[in-house]
Amino acid sequence: MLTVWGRRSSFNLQKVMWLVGELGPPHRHIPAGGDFGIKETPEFLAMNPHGRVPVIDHDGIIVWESQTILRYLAAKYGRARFWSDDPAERSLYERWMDWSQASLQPDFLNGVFWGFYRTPEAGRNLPAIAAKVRACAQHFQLLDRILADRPFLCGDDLTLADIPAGTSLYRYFEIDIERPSVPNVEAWYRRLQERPAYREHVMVPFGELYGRLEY
Ligand SMILES: N[C@@H](CCC(=O)N[C@@H](CS)C(=O)NCC(=O)O)C(=O)O
Repeated sequence: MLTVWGRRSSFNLQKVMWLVGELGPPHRHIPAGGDFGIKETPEFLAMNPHGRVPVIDHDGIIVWESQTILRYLAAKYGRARFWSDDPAERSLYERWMDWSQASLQPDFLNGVFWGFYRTPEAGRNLPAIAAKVRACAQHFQLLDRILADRPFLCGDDLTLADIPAGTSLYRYFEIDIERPSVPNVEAWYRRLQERPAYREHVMVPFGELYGRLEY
């Protein structure tokens, strides 16, 4: 049995639940973090000493860190579609996962989403936000060039490459910021929205996070 902890408004939980939705293993989801608490309990900290979500328990195997969880689930449940034992082939999607976490996520999620959307207006650092909005424009323009000749980041099919970066799209296109014209990214976003797992787990209204910095 697979158990997943995390609040549905958590970006990192969304990546995991999207993949769970694509793979379809029997599972239960336990809301945790934010107003749900739980992550401060000794039981939770024994699973993840960092006290962050998401965390999974798969038949007694505990895994934390969303991208590690994605790799774990892909290897366990998705070998045909989402995993390869060939390091060269795996590197094709792993580089996009790592780029997303190392470059896109800091600029978009931390810089823009936290800096702008989650920070109460009076506390916003406008020049810093503007710089991050510009950095995001460059990231999405780069993705736009990549997606010019393919429907998904690694080719014809959805892979792990699409999951971390694709999870950013809902918030990127929903919040009130300046965006460049990125028609290929928009087409990719429309393709992702055709997937029930994306609609259910990523397109989760996030108004509860507006102006809130406490979690
Ligand atoms: N690098 C970690 C980050 C985990 C993280 O910061 N999770 C956030 C939610 S996205 C969290 O636990 N926030 C506290 C809370 O929700 O109460 C991962 O990718 O799993």
